[in-house]
Amino acid sequence: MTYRYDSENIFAKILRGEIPNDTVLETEHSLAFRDIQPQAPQHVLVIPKGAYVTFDHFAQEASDAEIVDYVRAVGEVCRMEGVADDGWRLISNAGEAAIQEVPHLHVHVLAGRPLGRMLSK
Ligand code: DGP
Repeated sequence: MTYRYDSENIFAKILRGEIPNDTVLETEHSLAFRDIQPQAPQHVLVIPKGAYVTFDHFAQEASDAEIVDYVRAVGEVCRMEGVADDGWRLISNAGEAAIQEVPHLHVHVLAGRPLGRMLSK
């Protein structure tokens, strides 16, 4: 799979400061901000600052420093949001079957209510 990154996607615009966001955490290589259409009381998106389309793209091409920073940023967000006690979910949609709307890698951190089964069917 060869990935082509669209630098006009909405998260690229957020990273360039062209669109405002409600930042939760910023690190050297990652940014976490609240989802504009929250599907749970806590709904944070964590993205790498680099131009990666999906988790697979990131895993293939990101540097070790970017990967370590990103994984630690996700953990830090979970701690900051205090999700551990009641439970939480991490989702990353990739491509058409998963209905990925924004073609820049992001994980959704969801918490704050019972989240049901992983897939509805
Ligand atoms: P996905 O379907 O996994 O690609 O989810 C994309 C998410 O991005 C969706 O939950 C809504 C969110 N989103 C879309 N546009 C914006 C925006 O401009 N700002 C923020 N904060 N979130 C956005």
